[in-house]
Amino acid sequence: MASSMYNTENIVSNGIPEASGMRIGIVVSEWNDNITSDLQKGAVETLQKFGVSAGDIMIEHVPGSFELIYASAQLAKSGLVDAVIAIGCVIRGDTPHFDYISSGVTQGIAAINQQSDVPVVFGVLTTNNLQQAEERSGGIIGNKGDEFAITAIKMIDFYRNLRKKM
Ligand code: DLZ
Repeated sequence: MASSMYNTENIVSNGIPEASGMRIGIVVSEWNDNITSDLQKGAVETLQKFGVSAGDIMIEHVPGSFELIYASAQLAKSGLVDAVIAIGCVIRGDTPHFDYISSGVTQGIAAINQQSDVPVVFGVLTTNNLQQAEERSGGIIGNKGDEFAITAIKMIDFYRNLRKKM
């Protein structure tokens, strides 16, 4: 599958719910800030495009992707937001750090999702090099932040619909 097929067209086939009144927490890693700030921008723009008001978006920063786990868990249980988007970027280097951090944050975010009523969107790019990260944060492949935003809206909608049926 071409890389461009991974952009938002893959997750909009059932439409996108109206998102006014949804409260979104965004945790952004400062590592590779040039990438994560663009992902944040894409996510915020898309949230607002679908009706989330600026005042309902809470943005917090953490030092690195590994810290997304703690911060997302805290935000998820704070009662302040309906979904969390965890944004980071881990770029492969010469040492095994890539594997440890990528694996750690993936498993950490997955573990939160198993325990929390508030969904946490995995917004972490794991790339082989800076160019791949740039292509996915507003470059030729698009901005994955858009996809993270739509996923958050859809997961809130999923939870609300489920609650209505219970
Ligand atoms: C230490 C480290 C390294 C080497 N690389 C990255 C990276 O590519 N992306 C990222 O988000 N964070 C990196 N970090 C920092 C770790 O995520 C974490 O902040 C530190 O290990 C402290 O817990």
